[in-house]
Formats: sequence, structure tokens, C-alpha cells
Amino acid sequence: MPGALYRIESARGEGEPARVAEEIRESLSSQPRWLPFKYFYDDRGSRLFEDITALPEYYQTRTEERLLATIAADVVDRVRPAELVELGSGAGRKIRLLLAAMARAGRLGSCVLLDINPHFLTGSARSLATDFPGLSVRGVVGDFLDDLALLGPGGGRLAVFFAGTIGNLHPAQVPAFLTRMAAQLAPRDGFLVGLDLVKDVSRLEAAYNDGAGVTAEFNRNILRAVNERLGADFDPEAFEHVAFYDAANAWIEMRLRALRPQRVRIPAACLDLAFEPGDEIRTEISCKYTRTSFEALLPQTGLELEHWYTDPENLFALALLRRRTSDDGTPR
Ligand code: AVJ
Repeated sequence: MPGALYRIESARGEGEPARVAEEIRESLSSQPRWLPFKYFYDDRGSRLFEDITALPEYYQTRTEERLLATIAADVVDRVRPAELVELGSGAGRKIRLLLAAMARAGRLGSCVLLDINPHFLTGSARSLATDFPGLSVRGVVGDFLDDLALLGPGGGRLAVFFAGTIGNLHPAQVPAFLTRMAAQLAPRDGFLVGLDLVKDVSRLEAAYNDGAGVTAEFNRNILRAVNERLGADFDPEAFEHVAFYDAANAWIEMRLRALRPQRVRIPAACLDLAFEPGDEIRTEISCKYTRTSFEALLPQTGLELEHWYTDPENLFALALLRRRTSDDGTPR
């Protein structure tokens, strides 16, 4: 297909397997045991997350998509970007709403996708390049915590981070993350961040305990992913899915709880773990924000809130942040 312009690069090199083994050795030898959430997103996990987005209980995705459809033109009008950057792009449907708004404004230039899953990334890059003729698409296989610098310098850039995925970071990690993001933006570049909002506990807990059991499968899949990457022998069926709202921290916490005594060997990480029934592995936090709690994380990051968009029910927000102009004392 002539004219379909995309290229894929990877932050992941030769040292990757050793890095993964070390990271998982560390997290599973801590007390409490935990696993980094990025390991959810192997091919099966990425597909399971796509299934989650269609669940009746999981209001986030459809609320964000509807909201984005109503505000895309306004965001493009404010930021006037020529380049769109998406962090954790996954299947990359929402970004199309912004690319279409950029095309209508005659500003469609380039697009950069950063995602941990090379197959989803390649699929998205190819289909965007096909569907938006003239758009140059760059895919970067990487992690939004470690690899932001690969994006290169900003300028005419709108970055987007959808789905409320920033909620997977501990709030104490967010200011440093935003500061690193600001370093990839030029003054007045934009950063649009999706945030799941604090709400009724039963609604929040239902979204992570769906009736069809897809979230439970997604949660257990992280053990399969560890098996595959490190030759571990986790039996995912020997763990139950646990998800609850921790109101003091304003986050949903997901865990896997051992159903029976068992041993797990992870040769590549030199681990031999014993589990008693009830022993848990923490697999995810998903923080819920208010405008106030999110704004409190912005000082010193080099980013300021330009506009707070939300749906009529106040379920989900898109925060439009702008990189401060450098004459206000913000370090560059
Ligand atoms: C993709 C990170 C936004 O935290 O709600 C869905 C992942 N976990 N169900 C979220 C997830 C359980 C999701 N994010």
C-alpha cells in the first residue's frame, strides 16, 4: 500500500531479559509481594483489557471516548498541534478522534505511539498510517515510566495519556512523571490526561469485579505472563481475584490471593516462593482523582492546568495541561 508511512523502533535491547528477571525478583521478594503492572499487557492481557473496555460495569472507556468526541476540536483549537503523541496507546482507537480534528483544522503532521506491547503497537501504527494518508507514524516500543526520553524534543506537540492509566502510578510518583513528561514538551505544548474520578464505592468496585469475570481473568493473566517470560510455574487457577476500593488512599487495589498451599519456582529470577492460603500478591493500584487532588500534584512539574473537561455525570475527566513558558522560573 503506497503512502502508508510508519516505522517502529524499540527501547528494548539485548539486556532486556536480565532486566525483567531482576525487576520481578525484586518485587516478588518484597513484603508485601507485588508485580509491576506493565506485565499485564502481553498479547493475551492486552486483548483481555480490550474486552474489559466493553463490559457494562466498566464505564471508564465509553465515558472517556464520548467526552473526547465532544472536546477534540476544542483541544486542537487551544494547542494547535502538528504532532500527536500517545502514551500507552494499546489498540489506539481514541487517538483517531484527535487526528480527525487535526485533519479538519489542516494540521495533520505526525503521530508517535509509545506502548509496551510490540504487536498492538505495530497493528495500531499500520492502521493509523493507512487510514490517515499523509500522516507520518512512529511507534516506539517502550514504557512510559522509563522511556519517555525516546520521544525526543517537543514543539507543536500534543501528548495524550488516556484511560486513567496515570492512576496506576502511586500519587507520590506522579509529580516526577509529569516533570519528565514536561521535559519532552516545548513551552505551550499540551498534555491531555484521562483521570477516573472519585465516586460511589459500589460503582467503582463493580468496575473491577465484573459479572463475566473478565477482570479476574485479566488479573490472573499476569501470572501466565511471568510464566512465559521467566519460565515460572505459577498455576493461575490457584489464585483468586481480589479488587476493592481503599477510600483512605482513593484507589482501587487489585490482588491475587492464594487458594491453597503451593510452591512456585521462577528459575530465571532464582526464586522459590512458598504460598499459604490467603497469601497475596498486589498487582495493581488504580487511583481515583478529584480536580483538587490532581491539581495538588502539579506545582513544580512545569505543567499547569489549562482546562478540566468532564462528562455530565462527573465520572471521568480529561485534564488539559500546558507546558509553562520558560520565563517563569521553571527549570528546563
Ligand atoms: C488501563 C490502567 C486504566 O486501571 O482501570 C482495568 C486497567 N485494571 N481493570 C484501570 C484495569 C482492571 C485500567 N487501566
